[in-house]
Amino acid sequence: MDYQSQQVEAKWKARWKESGAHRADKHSGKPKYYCLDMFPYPSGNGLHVGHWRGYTISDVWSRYKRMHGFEILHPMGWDAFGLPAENYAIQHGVHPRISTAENVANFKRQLEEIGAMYDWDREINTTDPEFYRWTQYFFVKMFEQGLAYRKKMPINWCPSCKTGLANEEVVDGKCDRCGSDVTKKEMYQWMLKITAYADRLLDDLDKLDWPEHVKRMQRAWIGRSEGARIRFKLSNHPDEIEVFSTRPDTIYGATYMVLAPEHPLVQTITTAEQRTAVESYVDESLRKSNIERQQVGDKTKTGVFTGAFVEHPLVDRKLPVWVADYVLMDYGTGAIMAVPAHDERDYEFAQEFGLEIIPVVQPQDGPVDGLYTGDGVLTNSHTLNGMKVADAKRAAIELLQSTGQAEATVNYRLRDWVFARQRYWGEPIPIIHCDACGPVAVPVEQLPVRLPEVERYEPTGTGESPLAAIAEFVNTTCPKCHAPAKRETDTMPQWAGSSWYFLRYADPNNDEAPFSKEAIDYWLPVDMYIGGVEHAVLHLLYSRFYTKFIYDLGLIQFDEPFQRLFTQGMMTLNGAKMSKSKGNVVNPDDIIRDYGIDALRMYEMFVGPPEDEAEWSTNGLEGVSRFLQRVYRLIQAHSTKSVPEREALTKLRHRFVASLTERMEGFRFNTAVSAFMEYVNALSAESKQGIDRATMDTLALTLAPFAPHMSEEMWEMLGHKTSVFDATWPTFEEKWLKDDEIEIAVQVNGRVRAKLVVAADASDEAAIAAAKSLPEMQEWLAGKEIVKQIYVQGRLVNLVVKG
Ligand code: ANZ
Ligand code: ZN
Repeated sequence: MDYQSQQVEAKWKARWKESGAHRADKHSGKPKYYCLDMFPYPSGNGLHVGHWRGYTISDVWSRYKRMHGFEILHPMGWDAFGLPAENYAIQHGVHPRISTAENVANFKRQLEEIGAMYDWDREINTTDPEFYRWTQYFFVKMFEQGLAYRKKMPINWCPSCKTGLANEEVVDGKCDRCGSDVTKKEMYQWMLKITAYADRLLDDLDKLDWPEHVKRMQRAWIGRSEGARIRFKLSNHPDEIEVFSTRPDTIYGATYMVLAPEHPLVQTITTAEQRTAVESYVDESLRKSNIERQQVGDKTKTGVFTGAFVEHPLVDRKLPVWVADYVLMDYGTGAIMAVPAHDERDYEFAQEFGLEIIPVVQPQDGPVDGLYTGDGVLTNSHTLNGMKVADAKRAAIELLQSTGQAEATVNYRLRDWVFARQRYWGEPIPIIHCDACGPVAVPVEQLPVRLPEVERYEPTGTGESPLAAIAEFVNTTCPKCHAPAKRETDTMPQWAGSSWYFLRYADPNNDEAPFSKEAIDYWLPVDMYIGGVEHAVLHLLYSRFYTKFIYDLGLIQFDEPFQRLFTQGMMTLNGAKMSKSKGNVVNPDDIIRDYGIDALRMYEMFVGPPEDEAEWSTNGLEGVSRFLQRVYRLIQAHSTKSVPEREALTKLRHRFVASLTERMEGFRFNTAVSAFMEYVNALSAESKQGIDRATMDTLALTLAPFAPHMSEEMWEMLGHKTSVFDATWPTFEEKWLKDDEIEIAVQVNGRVRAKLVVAADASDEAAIAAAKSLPEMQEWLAGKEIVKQIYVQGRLVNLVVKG
């Protein structure tokens, strides 16, 4: 009979549920393994087969690890605060709580379909007050330590979403959510001091088993630069200009200065003659994004002379001060000393405006004309002459430090995290503003501060959240002095809940603490984290920061949350990323009906290297489906017969297990599926003489992580009384992996002249010697000189002869 996927899958799903097969138990006595998916945002669109790629990888891996004796924690939950639900509420008047609940139900149904071993008893939802109580708790802890603070500052403002955004949410000057141009707005903001952790966030990357490109992105985002702050006195003016430079060694090559257009000194030092030009330039540049301003090469540099000069600190030289938008206000000090001979942007600028260029570093083999940004030795630099760049950096700082004009410093690109949104659907920030006491944290025993019901979800556009309109919410009393006071009405950004949710899975129903020590010590850290690379600098950086903070609180014993990270590639259809808006979504519900869950899972693994982008193909899926049918029929036909083991099958089996296991360990699931296909082909060829039980057991066991339902069915058919997932992954013996003897070709000048049987592990010398001594080779070699001889391992010997 044909394999009935619907029936078999329903049967095993029910059994797993009934027996609690996926429940994670910290008292099992086994070592733990925590395999985590990045939890989804439950959108209104449901999941498509692209999403399932990551979920299948993590489930295959979880099941595989379980068969290696680990107690698995494989949980799932919902990252459910955020703008889409709120925008939907604005358009349709449906409370985000209601639309979110509907979406969660649909996502959960779909995820249950996939046959994943999620422990649903541990399901969490960031919008559940019992969850966000602890999100607020960590905020209060940060506030107590001075790590959450309020500051008036120009922030990124999306005029369309009517909310502030973190730097991480601004991509190419546009809102990451809606694509509108981001502007600046001066507002009081809650900030988290992630910069206090910059060095640790950077250094600890070294201990993580993460893809190199993700680490590289985090390093670049943190952007640690060592250098110096150097001060230049203005001529005929009491102020000085402070710059940040990573190349203090080039100080003698500084020929002009540049201030960012927003720099406060621009107003005070610009001369009367230059004022009109400078002011119109400043106005114009404030309308550009940082990205536009920093482009190198493809755009002419712009700028205006202020009319002012500074004194060079070491030589008798006056440097003109310019204002130009390639210098940014929010990096370093917002001012630079320009060294056009050795900095690309300064070089372009100096060329454009005819400014002086003085080379001060030259490569070992002599001077170069024009721009030189490489390493070398100092020239035109008085006491620094002849020094290497690294030594000259130190020497220049010392020189300037002795007169109080500079000091060494470290600068970061990383900024503190803007942690407030002027929107409804988020965790209320648990702060009360009191006229006498200032901002006061809500006492932790009064948490959660629940999100109240509102009539209108629209942001007010004044920079206040809709919560500001609810008098019962806003008016309260100060926890310290009991005077009338007002609640903070901003909510947290979407990233708040996801910054610590992975800890909550260890102990999701704890109502006295975010988690118990016992649970956290057993389950954490996460051993394997699987998700999309788009989170490289947002979620993955924020989570590391939170973990370090919670470690510092003494609540956990580890300071990195995710030991190993795997980022799966996207699934495309006709070359485009699958997305509802592109209308190229393949819905797993349809696939499951036609082919079954196991076929879909196996295909998701077969489609290509898991870290690479892959193209969906229904033909490919059909191929995998036929393959599974074939395995099933093979087991069905042989399960009732009893045949003795044969050496040919034993050898095949050990080899298959060895190569499959190696591919699994290397996360090469696509080639793992090929290993199955080759193995089953070989077995079919042998099947006339019968297939022994060890072979069939092995097939059911190894297929189990990929096709769990069908494997359980086959395992039962083979007479086993317990779940295939309570069995152990098969092992192999080395002795079966060696080929004893193989036949190779012997060539003369590239043409095959004889066959030779050699030991499979024969050395080059042995194979060549054997080839030359073959009787049939003598006529080809007689009277000839051998000029070259090679042995291609396992394939051929080639002798190149002359004469
Ligand atoms: C002199 C110099 C000479 C520089 C040289 C570079 C090369 P990173 O590595 O990114 O930290 N800089 C400093 N502040 C700036 C700002 N607000 N906007 C634009 N550029 C700024 O880069 C540090 C270098 O970028 C600094 O070192 C400064 O130029 C420039 F041969 O100083 B340098
Ligand atoms: Zn007070």
